Amino acid sequence: QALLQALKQAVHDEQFTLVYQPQVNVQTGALEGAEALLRWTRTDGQVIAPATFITLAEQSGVMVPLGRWVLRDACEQAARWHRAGRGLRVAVNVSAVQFQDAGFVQSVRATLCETGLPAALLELEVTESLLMQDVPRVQAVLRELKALGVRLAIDDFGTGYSSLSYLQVLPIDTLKIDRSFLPRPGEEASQAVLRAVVGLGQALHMQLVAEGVETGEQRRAVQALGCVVMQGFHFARPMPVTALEAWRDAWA
Ligand code: G
Ligand code: G
Ligand code: MN
Ligand code: NA
Repeated sequence: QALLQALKQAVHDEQFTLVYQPQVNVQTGALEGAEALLRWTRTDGQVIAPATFITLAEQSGVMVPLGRWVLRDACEQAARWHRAGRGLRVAVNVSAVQFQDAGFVQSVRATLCETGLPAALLELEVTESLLMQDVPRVQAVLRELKALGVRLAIDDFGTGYSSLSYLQVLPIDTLKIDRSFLPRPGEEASQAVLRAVVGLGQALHMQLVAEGVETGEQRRAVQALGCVVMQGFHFARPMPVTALEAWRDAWA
């Protein structure tokens, strides 16, 4: 409960920042975009990762205002990059609680409008498990979002048991392949599942992003299957804005 109090105070005091992790196309060398990831810096300087507070935020009603702040801050940043002639697509994680909030689509529309960010430079990441709840409503919300012109991604793909026939009718642009499917030394069997997931994305004409690529070996294995956009520590860690800008200038 002490954590919840601190979290509520943190939302009030804006003790949050976003860090950005590059998504690179290893075939063309292009920087495809960056995922915004939330960090909480407590007043004592301790940095807390979202894994320890997102669930609490979701259970306590804090996630909707916090998620709005994340969207706003990421769009403001992406709009600055855009105005500077260095447009970079930004991916923002959307919690199921946020997605189910009746004001969500309107908040996305208003944020785009107020920040001046072209909708095509925003990608919203939703989880596969969210897509399987209340199917007609989810489908309607996704269509409204798509009509705004934003891109839609399924995060942690492959972990949520989605119905394949259902996937086919959703307006999804990107599948982010969960890092649990990456090959690890001594686990040759996992390669078959990775191949199947990549094949599925290709069959559905979705962009594929391999997440959590940590080694050159994993990079080669993923690329060999035809998935060329990657995100992971092998390329770059999530970074504050200034570090991301320096990284981008060095990468280009
Ligand atoms: O950045 P890190 O690897 O610690 O993130 C851990 C988890 O927290 C990931 O599942 C990530 O999707 C989630 N996460 C990070 N930032 C956000 C955010 O802004 N909103 C939501 N809903 N989840 C986030
Ligand atoms: O669930 P989501 O994909 O949003 O989570 C992204 C999380 O994955 C972030 O917390 C980020 O820090 C983490 N991450 C990014 N790249 C790597 C990686 O190469 N290895 C591992 N273990 N985690 C990563
Ligand atoms: Mn994500
Ligand atoms: Na993910």
